[in-house]
Amino acid sequence: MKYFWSPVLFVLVHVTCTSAIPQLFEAEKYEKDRQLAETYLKQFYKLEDHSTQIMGKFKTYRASGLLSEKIREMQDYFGLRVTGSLDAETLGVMEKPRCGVPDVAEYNHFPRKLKWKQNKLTYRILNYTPDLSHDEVHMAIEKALKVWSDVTPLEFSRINEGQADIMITFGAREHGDYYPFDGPNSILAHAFPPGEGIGGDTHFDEDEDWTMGSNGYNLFIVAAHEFGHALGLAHSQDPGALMYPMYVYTSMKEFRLARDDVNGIQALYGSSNEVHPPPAETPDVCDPYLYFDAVASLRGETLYFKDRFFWRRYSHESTSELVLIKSFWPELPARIHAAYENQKNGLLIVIKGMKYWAIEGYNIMPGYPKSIYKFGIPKYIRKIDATVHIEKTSKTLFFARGQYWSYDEVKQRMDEGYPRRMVDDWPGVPSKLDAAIEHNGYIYFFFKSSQFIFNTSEQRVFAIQRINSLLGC
Ligand SMILES: *[C@@H]1O[C@H](CO)[C@@H](O)[C@H](O)[C@H]1NC(C)=O
Ligand SMILES: [Ca+2]
Ligand SMILES: [Ca+2]
Ligand SMILES: [Ca+2]
Ligand SMILES: [Zn+2]
Ligand SMILES: [Zn+2]
Repeated sequence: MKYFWSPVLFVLVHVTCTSAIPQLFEAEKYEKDRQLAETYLKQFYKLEDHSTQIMGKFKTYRASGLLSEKIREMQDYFGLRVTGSLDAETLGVMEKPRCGVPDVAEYNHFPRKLKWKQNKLTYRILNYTPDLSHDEVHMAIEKALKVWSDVTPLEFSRINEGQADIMITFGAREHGDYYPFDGPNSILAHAFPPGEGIGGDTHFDEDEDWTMGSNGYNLFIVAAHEFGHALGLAHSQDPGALMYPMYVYTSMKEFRLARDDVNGIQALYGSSNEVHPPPAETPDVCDPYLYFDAVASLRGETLYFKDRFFWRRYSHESTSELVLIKSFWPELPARIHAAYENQKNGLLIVIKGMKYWAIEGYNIMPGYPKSIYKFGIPKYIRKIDATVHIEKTSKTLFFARGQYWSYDEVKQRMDEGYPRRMVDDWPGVPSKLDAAIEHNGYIYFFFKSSQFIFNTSEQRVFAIQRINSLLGC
């Protein structure tokens, strides 16, 4: 079982129960959540155990507020709403599979740079996982090291006996270093920063199901992340970076280091002489040239899609959280073309090229992707610019090539008389669009770095704004 970033977005409203048994359950759940949080914060945020024993097994933090202080620190690290309390979203992040190296460790704040003195490093695989063949392990490890040697002067060679700089092992629970693993899921691996002896050594939790693909945990991705630590990198707060503490699957073929990873490793070792594809960029809310791929609402939040990411913005809040699309929906592609929420059936529809996906919560509905021509869009349209769903009328408008179509979600067919020209019906709105969304009788059209707010009762654009401010820039 995999844990996803369980967000507020997907937390279903619980039916309030008044009987005694559910209340007991609530109390037990609260205690379980608090213990999970304590364990997590001790491990990754240096929560000190200032506890005193009162009432037998119940512990209280003497320094009151210390726990909530650490919760705030963790929420801030992950760009969550900083509340200091264990809301569903925070607990969801704590349950996600991740790396065992703390987010705030001594060596993360070391005044001097921890790095290897030499550029030629050795590694040795001391044992193997039964989940994969030896060849597969060799390949995953070799490719994971190549991620780093491609962008630096570092060179790695494998030895089969004696002491290597990076000793690689698979082990379960207590495995010889006083940092025991925790059984399936949660902590997947850890690595020690450069140095003598155990320095650079990298351990994988044998209780995980290691794979070369998307099931279980991909050894290449986890190894590439851990070798970042073995070379001296700390965790990154950039959700697009390999050094982000959470596990997100990317195939070996698609994988690219983020600019943050490249800058980090090159600050330690310098750059390579070879030319490599540019690193993957993480979008910036303050980029004056920012534009969106698609915008959709989802259960009271607004999702702004951009490349591999989307920003989530809660209504009435000026801040937003950037997350990888794949951390919610691993099967979805990057750079989507359009999206909308059908509030009646609760489905999020995501369109790219001639395909679309229907999503409920964090599941893609079976049988998807399907063809966009099922909506009745003519075959000469190969790409949808934007879509907008009008809640009141249950119509979805599809925009492409300066025209638009109206799809009746109730009758499940295209309305007669379409396409119509955009210039005729949407005065003041550009005829080329990036995205659109409807809210309370206003349609927000997005093109490049502007949004055009259209008053549907007056049939006119009454404001044009820059999009950066939407996301808290
Ligand atoms: C939108 O149009 C309605 C109807 O004319 C008007 O009452 C309302 O004030 C308009 N809203 C804005 C923000 O211009
Ligand atoms: Ca070592
Ligand atoms: Ca584990
Ligand atoms: Ca678009
Ligand atoms: Zn890590
Ligand atoms: Zn270990």
